[in-house]
Amino acid sequence: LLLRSRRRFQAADEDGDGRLREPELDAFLHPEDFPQLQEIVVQETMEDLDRDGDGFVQVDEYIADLYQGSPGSPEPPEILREREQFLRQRDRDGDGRLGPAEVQLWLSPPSPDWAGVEAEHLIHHADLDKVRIQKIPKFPKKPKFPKKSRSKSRKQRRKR
Ligand SMILES: [Ca+2]
Ligand SMILES: [Ca+2]
Ligand SMILES: [Ca+2]
Repeated sequence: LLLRSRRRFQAADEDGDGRLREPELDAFLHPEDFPQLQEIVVQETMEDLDRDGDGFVQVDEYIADLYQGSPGSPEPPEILREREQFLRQRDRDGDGRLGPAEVQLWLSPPSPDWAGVEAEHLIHHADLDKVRIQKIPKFPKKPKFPKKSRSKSRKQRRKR
């Protein structure tokens, strides 16, 4: 992880002075938004997903990032859809795995249509994360304030 931070730091540090000033710091923190850091993002994603270290992301590695079911149990339909999407859309050359170029295309969708696909992907991520919802403490009932009588503030004055 340290190596990764250093690598990303160096990529973000455009003028190479060893410090990150505003735009550079932004690039370091959100590399996916910066074209010059796409390579790093792809590299990091590959490292995250490529569990067997063969330099490609196989469909199972891709799915493993999304879903970890107990062995033998059927995968939920949204995961089956992800598999299909992987093979149909992400794997451009149809060899059943993603190379760096395909990962890059996946991460930086070239058309608005892809953005929708990506949003869907993120929603799946969110769905699968086990979010613990804490019970919202009940508020005590608001004490009722006695209504102020209006007549007090409106003193009737007669014009002279
Ligand atoms: Ca700098
Ligand atoms: Ca692999
Ligand atoms: Ca491929």
